[in-house]
Amino acid sequence: MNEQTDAPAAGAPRRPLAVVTGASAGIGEAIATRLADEGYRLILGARREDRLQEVAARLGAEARPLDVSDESSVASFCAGIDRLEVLVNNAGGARGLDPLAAARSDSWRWMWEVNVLGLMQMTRALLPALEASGHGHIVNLSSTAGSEVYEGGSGYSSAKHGVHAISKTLRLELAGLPIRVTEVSPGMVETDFSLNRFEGDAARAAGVYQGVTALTAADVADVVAFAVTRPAHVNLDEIVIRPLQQAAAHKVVRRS
Ligand code: NJP
Repeated sequence: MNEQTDAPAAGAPRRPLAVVTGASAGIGEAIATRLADEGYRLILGARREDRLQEVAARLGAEARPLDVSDESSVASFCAGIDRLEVLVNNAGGARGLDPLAAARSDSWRWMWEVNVLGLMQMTRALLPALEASGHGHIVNLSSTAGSEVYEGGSGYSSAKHGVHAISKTLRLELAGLPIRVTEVSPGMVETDFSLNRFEGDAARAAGVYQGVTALTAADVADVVAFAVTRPAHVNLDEIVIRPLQQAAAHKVVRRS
């Protein structure tokens, strides 16, 4: 098998292809690792090309530079993908934890462009390939913030509520086509998420996970792998996964 192309060795069955966005770190990297273990060929996208190349080399995957918020980058990334089994829309994140009265427009714009518009652009570009495979699957990395709110979280929460609405709408629009849509909504996962949210403030980011056994990226990858390996007629619509110590987005019981 040529890892970089669709072409199986003579007589061998074609291995399914998955695209994972935001695969240079965290949950996206863990999902890519898990899907490689499940036998998928992978095309991985993210902005930090050095990190992405490292992940891809480790997994025997193809790395393509990608900024999901940039239409021309999405078009270049998706060029030539004409049969696709799995699209994992994972690229995303939060910026800031300010009350709306102090909201920064640039932070909101970033959150909406990456979590919402980026997901739309990737999905729109790859829907024909997902349909052409005869059994496509879209996995949207949402959040418990897609159905709950907390003070200071309105920018991120409204964007992930958008992901929730898009996932439900897609399921209606794609009914009758061979494309499943699964929304995966994690609570607290220990990745660079908080470091990025607080723009490099490591002490503040560490405080988020203090006294909590948070989910790992591998925990989330596990449920994604479970969803995509169910028989093609089984659609897991929504999966909510939280650490035991987190009963709601704003209700965390910490060890002292
Ligand atoms: O975050 P982090 P997670 N175009 O910051 C990429 C959701 N979630 O893994 O471009 C393309 O470690 C970035 O790559 P790079 C969360 O909202 C998390 O925790 O190279 N890629 C990196 O690979 C998000 O949707 C938690 O900088 C872009 C990745 O995204 C998903 O899970 C809780 C990009 C971010 O890695 C993964 O987050 C929750 C762009 N424009 C939901 N911008 C949690 N961790 O607690 C960023 O409820 N990336």
